[in-house]
Amino acid sequence: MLTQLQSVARKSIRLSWDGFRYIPFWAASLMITGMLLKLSYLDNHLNVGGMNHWKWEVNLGAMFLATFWTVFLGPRARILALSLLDFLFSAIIFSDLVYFRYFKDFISVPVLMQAGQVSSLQDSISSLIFYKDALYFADLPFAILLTYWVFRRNSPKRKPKPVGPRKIRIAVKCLTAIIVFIVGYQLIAIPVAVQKNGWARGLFEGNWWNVPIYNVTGLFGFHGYDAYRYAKEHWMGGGLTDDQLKETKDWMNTRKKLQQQAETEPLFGAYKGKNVLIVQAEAFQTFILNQKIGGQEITPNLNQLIGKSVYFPNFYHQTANGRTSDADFATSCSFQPVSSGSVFIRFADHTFDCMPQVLKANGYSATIHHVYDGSFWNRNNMYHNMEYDKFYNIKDFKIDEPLGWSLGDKSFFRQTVEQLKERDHQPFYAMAITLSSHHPYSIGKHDLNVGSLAGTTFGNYLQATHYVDQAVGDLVDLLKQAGLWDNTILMFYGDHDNSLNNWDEYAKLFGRPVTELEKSTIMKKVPFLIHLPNDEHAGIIDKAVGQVDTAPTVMQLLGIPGGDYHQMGVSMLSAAPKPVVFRNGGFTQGDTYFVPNNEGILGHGSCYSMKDGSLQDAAVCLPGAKAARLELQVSDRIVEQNLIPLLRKDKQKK
Ligand code: GP9
Ligand code: MN
Repeated sequence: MLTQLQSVARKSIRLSWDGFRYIPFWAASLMITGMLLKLSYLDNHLNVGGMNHWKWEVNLGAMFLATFWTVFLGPRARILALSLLDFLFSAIIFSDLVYFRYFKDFISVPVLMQAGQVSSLQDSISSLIFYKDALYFADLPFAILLTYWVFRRNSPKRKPKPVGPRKIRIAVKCLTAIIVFIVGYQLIAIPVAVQKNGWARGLFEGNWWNVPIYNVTGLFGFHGYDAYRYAKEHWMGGGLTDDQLKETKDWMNTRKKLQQQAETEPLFGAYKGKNVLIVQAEAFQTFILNQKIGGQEITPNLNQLIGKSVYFPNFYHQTANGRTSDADFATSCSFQPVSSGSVFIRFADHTFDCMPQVLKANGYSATIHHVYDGSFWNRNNMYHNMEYDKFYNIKDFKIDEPLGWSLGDKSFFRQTVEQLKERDHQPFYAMAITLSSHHPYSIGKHDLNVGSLAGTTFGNYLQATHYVDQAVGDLVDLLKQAGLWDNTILMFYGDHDNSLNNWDEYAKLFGRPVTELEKSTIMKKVPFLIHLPNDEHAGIIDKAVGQVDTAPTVMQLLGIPGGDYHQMGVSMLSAAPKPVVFRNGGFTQGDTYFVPNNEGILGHGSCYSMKDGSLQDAAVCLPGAKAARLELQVSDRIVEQNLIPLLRKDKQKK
């Protein structure tokens, strides 16, 4: 009996080994090893700091999950599948890297819905790619050779005989696949669970930033999670709990009271019935204002205009990866942009109380002017939803001054003023979105001597903004000639940063090194000025303000009560205090400035004093960080769950 059992056991072991040998793991092992190295190389390139030793586990787990099923394939199909996966994954890593270099974020499903935008960035993309990136594809020739070799070796004529009986082979395949799947799953689940209970607490619920999520899950883990998040958000209901809804409504009611302070102040309605022209300037940052290079002013016209305007040196952009569209959304609709993708794309069908609607209800005509394809950033749909009377896009302009992405801003302003004259409807509300100073900024203008910065992207940026400044000078003259200057409120602000962070170049421009605090504030500060008829109220207002405060500011000047509308900002001209919250959970209250680190833990980051740039105890910023997180959550709930119709109904009931 014993010898019989021994022989059965021996036979089973031999057969299992034969079956095991039948599945050649070497190709999968090579592919997975290559991919782990690439992911590690990518992590070095991204330099987002937070990925710890778990990265090897989660990346290996992702690879196991991506490849376990190939054990069911024959040798030829398997090598082909592995090679194709190798190519696909390398392409994903590379695309993410290029995207990250520009947007400081990863490609998510909503971003993929904006593929049109990505392909339109062609010029920029080429300046974001380097020779060393070829390393991400270095193994592909080898994969092709291997595929060829395996195909030859397994040709119908030369195909080696499978080892062991068929049943055993199938059983071994199933067992191998199950084990690889379970191990792969655990390799991700355990590190994620450990970190979720530690430093990453709340990260996956809040979803305020993709970078710390990547730091927990690794790149492919992030993409898997992002796909799940998208499916859940769009196809699996979701909704808010009663508590969350109550918290949202309470927050909005408290904010409304703060907003309404503007209605009791003397400026309320001081410019009732005046035209409003808002210029949103591409990548226009504050640091170039009142700045000279080689003795020459970069923005002489704006510097002069600032002296005749209400100027906010502490105005911050609040955009995320929806860039221009985020700036447009935050200023026009007074809510935070979403953390991933763009509201213009993801929620263009949702209800908002944006400026065109509000002003139209008050007798204004509303137009938007931007010389680019109307589908970019889904503008056609979003502007339709925002109820603009007309969107003047590339089809409505004569490209008589080709420059950068489309038309030079000088001609753009000239034609925009002509369009407004032609419409002949006052009061008007018009928004003009410039484009000449778009990355990579090489517009071929050299009116400014940028010295040793010549030929650099940063030098080109200075040239491009110098050109935009000239265009703004022209715009003022055009408005005067058209008889509009004295009855129009002109606002000018920058949409977001220039994506350039070679601090040595900034140091060259300033003639001194850049401090740690400045590295953040420089990238967040964009100018905001309001020119009021007859240069009234000219002066500097130091208050920290942000893009979401723009619509309430316009409403205060025009005397439109906010009671019926749902917005998040507070007029910049009002004395009501309010922090400026950034999409990554950072904030400033004027005296403090908080930069969260990549961990995403509430209050973890650098808490600066704005007075002297010194670092303060993290506890000083903790309450502000908490409030910032709540503001972002409230905004996300309203924007994503389309709550404004519900808030309107509630109001009617009262
Ligand atoms: C093009 C422009 C692009 O229409 O809005 O700006 P971006 O979002 O790339 O800064
Ligand atoms: Mn932009």
